[in-house]
Amino acid sequence: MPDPQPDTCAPGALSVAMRVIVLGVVNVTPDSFSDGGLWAFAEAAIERGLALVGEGADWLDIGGESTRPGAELVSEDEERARVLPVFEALAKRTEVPLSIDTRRASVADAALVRGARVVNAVAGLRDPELAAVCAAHGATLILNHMRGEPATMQHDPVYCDVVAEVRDELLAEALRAERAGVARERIWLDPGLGFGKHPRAHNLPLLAELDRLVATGYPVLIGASRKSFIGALTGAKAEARLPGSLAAATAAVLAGARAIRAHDVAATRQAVDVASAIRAARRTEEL
Ligand code: PMM
Repeated sequence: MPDPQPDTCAPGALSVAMRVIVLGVVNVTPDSFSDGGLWAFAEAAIERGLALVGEGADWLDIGGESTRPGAELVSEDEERARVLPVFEALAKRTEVPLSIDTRRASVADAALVRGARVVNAVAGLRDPELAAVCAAHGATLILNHMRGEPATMQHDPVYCDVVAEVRDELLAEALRAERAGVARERIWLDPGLGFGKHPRAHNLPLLAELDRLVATGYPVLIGASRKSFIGALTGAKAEARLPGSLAAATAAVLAGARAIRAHDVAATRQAVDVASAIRAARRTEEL
């Protein structure tokens, strides 16, 4: 019998695993598919954010424009009016990093001025100024993969090798971001489940082969919470998709995802902590 490996037998060895970040979702949108407008007003969004921190959120992801399939885009003025008061208030009332979920550089800039530290570029770098804004503020940049536009992106998206195409497109954007001055260690990649992806043909391989994106060396974030592909697989409505969301989060963490975007933070926190402890217990892997 081989000698036990000292590092895996030492008391507390499992605690060396790096904590997987849980981003709590604060949608300041009346039409968000999952919150149904419940948190549409700034006051309610602020309370929602504080409650998610109490549930164990490491970051809060705040957005004022729904990107659900088929959603109408909102004007810049409307987006600013929705989110900026929420940043102003939450930056004073919580220590956790705040991210702005937007496709606009101008909105990202205004949120960063008001205390945001992360830009969740939900449409990638389509706004050519977005990376420069992040660089100027020293902000962390999440590059989300979106094929097409929210209004039409679910109309028959086509890929040959979805995992390779999403990875290569994200890597090209990461390079653009670095050229614009964003530090490499501040760039995260997100394959954008549901953003121009067929529920089964595209989202499932992206999760099943997530290790191919993790292998790029950039930290990977996954947003599966309450998404319609879980409904397509199970028949569950948005508000009843927590079990499926936890299954997807668990799969992502086991594949090496470093952050999970979630509406149900307490439950996700527990699933993510158990999954990351299981991953850390692998004996053969350098984490
Ligand atoms: N999903 C939504 C919005 N923003 N951002 C990232 N980086 N990844 C996602 O998967 C993502 C996102 C849509 O979900 P919501 O309407 O419930 O916020």
